[in-house]
Amino acid sequence: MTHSDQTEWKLWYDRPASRWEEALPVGNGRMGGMVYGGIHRELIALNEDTLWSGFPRDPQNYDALRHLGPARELIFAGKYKEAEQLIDAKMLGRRTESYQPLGNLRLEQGEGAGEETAGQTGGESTVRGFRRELDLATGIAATSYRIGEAAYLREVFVSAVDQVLVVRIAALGNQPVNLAASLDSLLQHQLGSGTDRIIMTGRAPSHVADNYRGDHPQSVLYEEGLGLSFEVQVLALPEGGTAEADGTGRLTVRGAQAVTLLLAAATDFAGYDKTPGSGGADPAERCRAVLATAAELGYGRLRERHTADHRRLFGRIELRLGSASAAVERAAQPTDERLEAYRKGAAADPGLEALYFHYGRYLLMASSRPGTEAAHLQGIWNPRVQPPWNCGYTTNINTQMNYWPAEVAGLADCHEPLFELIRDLSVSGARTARIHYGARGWVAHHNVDLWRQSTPSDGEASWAFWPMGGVWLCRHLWEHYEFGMDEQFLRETAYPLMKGAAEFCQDWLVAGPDGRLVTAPSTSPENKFLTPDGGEPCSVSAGSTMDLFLIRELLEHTIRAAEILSVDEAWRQELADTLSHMAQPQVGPDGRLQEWSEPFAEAEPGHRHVSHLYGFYPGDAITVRQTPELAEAVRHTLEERIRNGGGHTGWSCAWLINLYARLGDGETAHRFVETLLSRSTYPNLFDDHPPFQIDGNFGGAAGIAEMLLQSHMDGIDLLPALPEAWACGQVRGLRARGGFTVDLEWEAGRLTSARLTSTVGGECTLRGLHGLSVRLPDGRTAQEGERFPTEAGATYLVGQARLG
Ligand code: FUC
Repeated sequence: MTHSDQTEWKLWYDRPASRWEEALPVGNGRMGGMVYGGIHRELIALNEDTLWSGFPRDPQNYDALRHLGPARELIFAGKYKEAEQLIDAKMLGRRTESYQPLGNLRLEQGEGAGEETAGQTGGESTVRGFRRELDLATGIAATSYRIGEAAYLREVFVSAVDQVLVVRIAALGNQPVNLAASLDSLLQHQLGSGTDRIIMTGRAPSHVADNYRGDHPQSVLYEEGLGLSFEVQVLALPEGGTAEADGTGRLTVRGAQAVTLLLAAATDFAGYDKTPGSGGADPAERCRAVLATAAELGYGRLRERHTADHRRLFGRIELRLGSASAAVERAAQPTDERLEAYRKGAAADPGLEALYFHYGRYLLMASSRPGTEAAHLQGIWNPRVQPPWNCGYTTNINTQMNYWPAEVAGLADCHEPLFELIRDLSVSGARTARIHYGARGWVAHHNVDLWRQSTPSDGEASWAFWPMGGVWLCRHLWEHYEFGMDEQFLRETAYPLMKGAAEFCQDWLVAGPDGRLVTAPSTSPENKFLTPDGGEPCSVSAGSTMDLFLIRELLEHTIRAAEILSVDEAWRQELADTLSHMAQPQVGPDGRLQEWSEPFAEAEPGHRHVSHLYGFYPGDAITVRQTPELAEAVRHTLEERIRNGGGHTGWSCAWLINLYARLGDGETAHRFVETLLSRSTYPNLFDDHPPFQIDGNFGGAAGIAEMLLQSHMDGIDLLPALPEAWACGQVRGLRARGGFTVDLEWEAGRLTSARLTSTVGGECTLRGLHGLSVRLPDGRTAQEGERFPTEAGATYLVGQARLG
């Protein structure tokens, strides 16, 4: 199986995009483009991942700490509503800043642009053979069509190697390429030109706040001397013909056989704690340097270097669900029509589900590469100055979900920007820990931005008061270690950050009335219970189940890491002692896992967050094998949530896929794959929260992987939640904890062969063998559940045991 038959790994359409959610995303982790694929008018909406509103400022609430003691007293006296009111009034902070759109590159092609809608007629002649596509395997968006005798091809990609957005327009036949290129932006900007290029310089607002509650009157502010500056430069390399930039910011190409446009973009962002413009990066200089190198390389070399780099990452995994011929046949239908047919349930289309998985990987590669900012609520793509939820990092589920597929789906390097974000937060969050809570270590709350705000945001306790953001993020450090087994990473990066978060937890835990250690004040992300006395919706109590899972897990991982690294022996003991005094998550009288420490009535029984199931996925405190009774409680909890409407946003649905995969319930997991694709997916396959939010794409991709492979139960489970709809299939390159890579093939719902590659050696246990066995080098075999040694670099085949 190879990606050479590319029709399977393409999104394609037979008409130009008529809105942003139909355009096709390209990106190199730092620069993003949404390609509309027009005929006479092309539009590429641009983004750059450091272009945010705001500047470094001190968001701490110096008054908060004074109210911590009184809030705790109210909570322990059962006066939850009063505690919530006190927090709302005194212990919160300010709203985070917003990710900004960079602008647009517009092309007008040919003489006299015509109407371009579904009819696909343009100018005087009719357009034939229109096709716009995104090839996930190469990272190239292409638009092609014919007018009269001429055939046009436009290709767009953003190179990670050369940091440039490349547009190539070629005409076949006797028609020349004539076009005008221009730039614009919703932000304050000026247009200009050099002899060979057009230039847009501008600046981001000093403050933007999303107006989701309509309470931010001055929500877009430009203050002199504050805010980031940006620059975009576009250079044309015509083949034959001429290119000319005029003083109005228009670049005109005439009479060329083909032309390559090179676009560079940069801001003066120099770090989350550096005032913009105070030295560091000069955007103009960066653009000039990028374009000089790119022009020297030329289109052919740029394309080659880009596709080689792209394939290196994308090609690590191949997944095929269902029969190959059916997938190829389905891929002949335009993706929006194919999605529509899927939505109507006209026919099963496992190939579309495999495409969704590959798209998730593609989107992570395009929005998060080493050295770039981490992927936020929209990855890197955003056309709005006031995007929903500020297009920020929401760390009570969304940011983490973005990275759920990173390890298992072979993109561990794309995980790195998140680690950099955590590193920054450990610095800004150390001040917040001290100032807000009088605690050691570091803390982060539910909203984070480019400036690494670590305090609570404004608003209400139910979402804003959640000092667990950093604790959850630390799971990603540990996961990266467990999958890759890189001890240097553990020592130098993961452990110091985990240690700081664990120190915060030590100081944050407090003895409740029964003497057990709990968190207080405590919320369960965005959900509310009904107060036992007044029946009022309230978010604040002590020791929510998620807090307990998160802290227990962090302390356990930290102890484990310290053991591996042979450090901090005495402190390990302290952590173990803390663990032994901590309260435990509870199963309620109705057999469900309780979301809070008491069996409160729920204000919204179908709430989209399933925070109390954290310990089952992404956590592993509960597993079907080691704690089956608790896993049953998870199942009841899920059923009840879903019965009441849970799973209604894209990410919420994606979480359910992962949870049912962990339950080993492939049919229900698959039902939610179908729901995600049918109900929460735009024509360009972006996740529709609504509105667009990328977490569902990533959570969905992770869920599909989790149905095929799990490695959280001390060993590797092959095909643990295979639905009937995926009766046959193949996957190559999935990663498992312990430093293993796994290839699987199955038919009629049964594993037929597998290959396990060990990257670091160590012992392994395989389950789900269906009577097959592992061939060991000495001629012996290992069976289901049997532990066997592996050697670094060696591959082990799973198949029929050889007789004799
Ligand atoms: C959390 C979720 C919302 C949304 C927002 C960005 O607040 O509860 O559904 O995803 O983040």
